[in-house]
Amino acid sequence: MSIPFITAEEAASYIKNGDNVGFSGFTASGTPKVVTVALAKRARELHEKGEPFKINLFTGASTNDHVDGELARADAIGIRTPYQSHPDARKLCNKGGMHYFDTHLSHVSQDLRYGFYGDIDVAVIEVTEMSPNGEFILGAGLGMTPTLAQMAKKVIIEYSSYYRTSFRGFHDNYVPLDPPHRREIPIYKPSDRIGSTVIKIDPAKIIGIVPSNASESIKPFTAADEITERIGANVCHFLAQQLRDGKMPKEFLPIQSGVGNVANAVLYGLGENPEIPQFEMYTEVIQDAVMTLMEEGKCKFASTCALTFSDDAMVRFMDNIDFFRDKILMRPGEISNSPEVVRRLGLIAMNTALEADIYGNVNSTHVLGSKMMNGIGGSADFCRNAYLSIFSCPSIQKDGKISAIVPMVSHVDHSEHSVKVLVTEQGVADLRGKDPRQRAETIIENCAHPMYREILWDYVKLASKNGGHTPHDLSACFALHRALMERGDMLQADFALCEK
Ligand code: 0RQ
Repeated sequence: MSIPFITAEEAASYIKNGDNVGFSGFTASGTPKVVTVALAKRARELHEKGEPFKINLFTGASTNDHVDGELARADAIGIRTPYQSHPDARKLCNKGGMHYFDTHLSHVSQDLRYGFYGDIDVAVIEVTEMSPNGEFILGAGLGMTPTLAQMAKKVIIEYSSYYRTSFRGFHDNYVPLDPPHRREIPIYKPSDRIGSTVIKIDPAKIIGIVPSNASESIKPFTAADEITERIGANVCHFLAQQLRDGKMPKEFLPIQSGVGNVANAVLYGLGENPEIPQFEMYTEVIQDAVMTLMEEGKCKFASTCALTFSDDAMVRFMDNIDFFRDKILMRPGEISNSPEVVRRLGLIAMNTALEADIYGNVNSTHVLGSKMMNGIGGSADFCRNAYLSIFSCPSIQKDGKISAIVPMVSHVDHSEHSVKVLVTEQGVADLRGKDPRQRAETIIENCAHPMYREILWDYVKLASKNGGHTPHDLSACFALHRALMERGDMLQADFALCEK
């Protein structure tokens, strides 16, 4: 059966209002880039005629401007999961314009297969190579594509000619059986291959092939500043000390690292520290820093869900692709982030907090408890199950008007039970084996900014009057947040006001 080439507009016309639509990729990498733009245009045209048009948008993780940006600006998103990080999608989400539910990245494929969210009406899948028998080679990110390929009633292929070198061999496509038939995921070291280099899609359900030559359009991260460099150095010194103390195997352990400026600075810090041995990664995203660490021989291997390289780094990668062939495997998100594998391999998981409280609970997603930033992404897949779970962030934001260490977090993503170590540019709080009062002392003294230490101690004294295992004063625990909302500065917190 021959599959026709069609235009992006024709492809978009097959997607109906209210459809559940799944997109390939993970972060910007491997996501569709032309059908979505045509879809947004179609949505605007229908809205102008007074007709409703919104799709329910399922992806592996965040996407790019071509997906979340275009569709959010066109007000064409109904339900959205599991993760977004685009400013326009964030805006739509925070004004209640789309039904975003923030969920673990390792869950979304299986939740779809379990039928929790209904059928996938259409999947739009970016591929880089194809054969007439329905075998395809994916691009720079997998996300939940193997599940979409299985489940979708109809498939639109975006055939990317942007990549001038073959990705064949970089993918490890694998879909586990669902309960009660599931077996162990047989990964015993990051480089174990368990699946197929290709995905198969029944040609009978492919509507057509849309050509594309768009790049991922990923910008490089801003260079590390003094604060992120100090956080990176603190993490590295701490890990080196763990090795010296025999609290970590001398061979070291595989690393997971989140995204963002802090995560990038930590990775560069690991590269520069001579006490940190060569390491492997078992992670969901590798960014430019990892490519450099591989070129320098510091990072030996990375299992990932996506190559989230900036466009310049991607060109460097393609120029030198054979060097990376035995050093990278890309897997679906439910495997790259599998809690089972994370626990087995014993990862060092490093993720980022917006704020943490004096007892070690972490908020990674909601500013002032209500405004969604991005989502938890894969951070909880990793941190709950890691050998060592580290959260880091700068101790203050916005010139000191915000303290990242607060009496009680305004939203909980990672509870005190999943957070083993907290790091800011001020220092490291090792929370293992400490009760809540000891944790408060370590966090305030080692991680809070000096300008906030007295306020936080005042809170501890106030809360301690109530006794308890985890002392709190429920009328005063959000005094810092209230001061920020009412007076624009957490330093203006007044615990006495809270009693009125
Ligand atoms: O605001 O943009 O106005 O300057 O938040 O903060 O310090 O630049 O941090 O880029 O590393 O992002 C947690 C959001 C950190 C990210 C988070 C303001 C601050 C700034 C960004 P501006 P930074 P980063 C793998 C794992 C969850 C998902 C995850 C994240 C902006 O790391 O989304 O870990 N993590 N996924 O000023 C108010 C506070 C604030 C604050 C920071 N307490 N209150 N504003 N900001 N702290 C990824 C995947 O799953 C694919």
